[in-house]
Amino acid sequence: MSAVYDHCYKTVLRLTQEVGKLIRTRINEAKTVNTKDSEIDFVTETDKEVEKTLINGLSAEFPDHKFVGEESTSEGTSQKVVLTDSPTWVIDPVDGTLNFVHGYPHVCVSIALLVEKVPEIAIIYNPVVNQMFTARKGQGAFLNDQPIKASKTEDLSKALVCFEFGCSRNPEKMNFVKENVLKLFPQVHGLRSLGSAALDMAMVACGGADVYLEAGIHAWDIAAGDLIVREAGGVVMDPSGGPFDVLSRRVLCAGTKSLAEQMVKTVTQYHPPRDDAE
Ligand code: LIP
Repeated sequence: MSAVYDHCYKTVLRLTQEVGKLIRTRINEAKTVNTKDSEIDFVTETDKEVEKTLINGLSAEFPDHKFVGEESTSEGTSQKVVLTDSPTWVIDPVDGTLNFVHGYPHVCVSIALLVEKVPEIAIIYNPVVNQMFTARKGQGAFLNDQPIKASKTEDLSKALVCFEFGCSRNPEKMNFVKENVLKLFPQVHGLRSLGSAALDMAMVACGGADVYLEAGIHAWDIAAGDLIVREAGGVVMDPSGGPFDVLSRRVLCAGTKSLAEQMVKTVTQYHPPRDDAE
């Protein structure tokens, strides 16, 4: 089986580098921008082109594999995510689209291969600053081929916390953001918002940030980060403390279990409709 995954890994790395060139070239050019779920939930022609290139390239090599892609899902008749046990590539072609639209260089391609719903391969690639985060199940996590480790910080009062504002204008979601900023800001070292869930998780994986929490994201934002954080020695769970569920639209990850548990006790919860809800 490992030879099959070697082939998958080499293929997806080659395609990721190819689409990375497109993102790097286009980030400072004029874009055609359309909106999706809210007036600031953007999609550009680059998001669509990158997703198409990845899906076409992967299907050519692996015709039986399935895909869950951000843009294909939002263009479909139903926006429900169907995740089966078949090998499935979960793709966010440009995570941090709002950043991309503004030319703010925190953008990445996020791709995970799930087999029987378990991540085998994960890639988060920021082509603008050339940071390639990779992981394969049981083989560790890497940044530009160098091993990475999540931080050992156990105490929330010493933590650098990634927390996103998101692009929803749902009042309940905005209240969740407001309450958590007010709760966390006075008691942590600092709060950061990179504008990309995948890059927030990559920062936790390499120890740049100690913990990250978000609710309202989708499977494609967090599927790759889940494997990369865990392979870097960190923990990934539901913000209520239960097991992580890639379709739940909720994630909490940290360098240590005790830090994650302190976050669980501290934060206000928000439960958006699941990715697989009708
Ligand atoms: C974005 C996430 C970000 C989140 C936004 C949005 P996109 O993904 O990565 O963390 O706060 O709501 O979902 O739309 O740029 O792929």
